[in-house]
Amino acid sequence: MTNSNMTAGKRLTSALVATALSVSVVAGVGVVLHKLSADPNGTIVATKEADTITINGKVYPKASLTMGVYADKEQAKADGFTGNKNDWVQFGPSNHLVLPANTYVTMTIHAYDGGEKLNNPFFGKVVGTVGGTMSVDGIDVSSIPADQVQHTFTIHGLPSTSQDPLFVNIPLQHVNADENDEFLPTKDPNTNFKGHTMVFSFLTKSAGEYVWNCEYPCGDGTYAKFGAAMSAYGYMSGKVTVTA
Ligand SMILES: [Cu+2]
Repeated sequence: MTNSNMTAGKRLTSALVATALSVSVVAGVGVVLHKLSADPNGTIVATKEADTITINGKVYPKASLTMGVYADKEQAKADGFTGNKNDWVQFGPSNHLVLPANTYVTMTIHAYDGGEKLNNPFFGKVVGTVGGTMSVDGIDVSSIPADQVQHTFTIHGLPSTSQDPLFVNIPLQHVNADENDEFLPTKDPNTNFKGHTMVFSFLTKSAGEYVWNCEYPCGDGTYAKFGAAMSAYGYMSGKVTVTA
């Protein structure tokens, strides 16, 4: 009798412990998911400019923003960005861009990393910009050879959304390295001769939610270089919100 009562008591205790554990696990997962979906490094809101531009007879307001791409935390810090936890390749100062709708957006990317070779030469092409080009250190180009790309900045829509399409692909010119893998100085004063500066413009349409990511497999060795920075949110990927 006493024995079976004790067993029932133990059962109740272990059931309560199990319930408490699962509640705390669910709460923990909730906290983690919330943290992931929040923007750890805030947003980059494009700055609206006073003048306008006329393209094919239509007048567009203008806006602009600037980002950087870094080989590691040290390079990011040298450019004033200290927001990311892991010492991986990373974009900064935030991975969530906020752009005005129906606007001519000019983006400047200062890029400081080296590179190997693109898996897919398609991503060496400039796609979706006004004029089909970008400038690299002041020179207009429409593509970069597959073995001279460090990362790409690629905006696209989410599958199954009904909003206006937005696709922009920008290959970023890599920084040359010597035989010891040390970066060589560049000719670009805008990066203090440590990187390259890509400038390009594209037109936004109506409001919508998009994503961007790097299409260069620059993560660690797991999953064919799609691990680490490539599979963690906030290093080689982010959100693009187009606001009305
Ligand atoms: Cu990358």
